[in-house]
Amino acid sequence: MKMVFRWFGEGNDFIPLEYVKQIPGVEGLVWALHDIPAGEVWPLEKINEVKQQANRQGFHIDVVESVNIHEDIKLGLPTRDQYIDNYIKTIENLAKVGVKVICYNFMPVFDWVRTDLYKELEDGSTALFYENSKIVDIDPMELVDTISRNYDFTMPGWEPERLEYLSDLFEQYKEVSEEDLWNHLQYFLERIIPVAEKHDIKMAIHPDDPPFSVFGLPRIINSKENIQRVLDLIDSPYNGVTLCSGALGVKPDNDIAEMVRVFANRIPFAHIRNIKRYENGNFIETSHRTTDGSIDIHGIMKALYESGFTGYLRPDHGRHIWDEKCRPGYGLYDRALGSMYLWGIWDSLVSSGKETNNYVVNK
Ligand SMILES: [Mn+2]
Repeated sequence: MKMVFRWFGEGNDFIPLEYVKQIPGVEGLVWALHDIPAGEVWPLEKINEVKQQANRQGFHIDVVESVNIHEDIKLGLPTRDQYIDNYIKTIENLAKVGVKVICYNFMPVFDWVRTDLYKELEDGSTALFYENSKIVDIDPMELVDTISRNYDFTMPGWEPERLEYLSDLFEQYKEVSEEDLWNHLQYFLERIIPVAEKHDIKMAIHPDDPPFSVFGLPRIINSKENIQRVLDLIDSPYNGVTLCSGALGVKPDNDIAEMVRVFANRIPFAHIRNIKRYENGNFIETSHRTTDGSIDIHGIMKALYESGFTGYLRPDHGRHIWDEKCRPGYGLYDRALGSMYLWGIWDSLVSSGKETNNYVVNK
């Protein structure tokens, strides 16, 4: 397992890299050029700037999250080819600095949806919260206002240039069924995966968050069956999945440990976090600890360990604690606690594995 940590870039993240360096066991940054609009080529000079900043602190930049996909590709418009050409150029540029994994998603319009970014938990900390009834009643524009209000930095997935055309986008997606979206994903992958293979970069699709349709938009990456379907679209180790326990875990019937065992060799990257599900379908992000939420984090780590996982893994969203001023879900403190919890599980699995081996050997 290679522990990595998401960082939003110089001037776009509250957390200095010197601080990230002090979290035990973090070897690399999960990064992106957040100021480049979806569909444009990532310039090599800008990529190299990030590489230098990371290398100065001894971090690698093997994992990119995300290279966003232009809506025209998801909509299957004739203009998609030029955006796919640009995507290919970005992959080629990322290959030049040794990137190994590109996380991406295929969610129409919104990358992720929550109704409250600072919902208070019992201990006084706050966390991202999703309230079903609010989504039913709210106009998407109102939600955009909630998410971007009082906010100095761009929110990934909620970039202004995308939201400017929000009502147009909703109109256009009315014509797009789930099956259409599958076809558009296949069209994209058929062109991208051979390039990824050539450059030894693994594409890792992120599940939909939350894993069901919101505002009537089609959503397809949300279950074991559908992940299998993506992987079958092109049967290549370069066509993989980002195993996100928090996104998939919103659906109670998603057995994530089982998914790990089934898809093991197609998971180059994992996001591990916990959420608490309520009976009415609401959920809140909690600490990483298994007992604090609805997801068996220990069971997932065990499945990764037993599958021989050698990929990249990061603590996913955390709560906001100790009065930290931070990006919603991306504070330093709770993610650092999360990564140490994950290391604790992992180290104990490694060490009990050794004991088992010794036992067999001694016998
Ligand atoms: Mn995730």
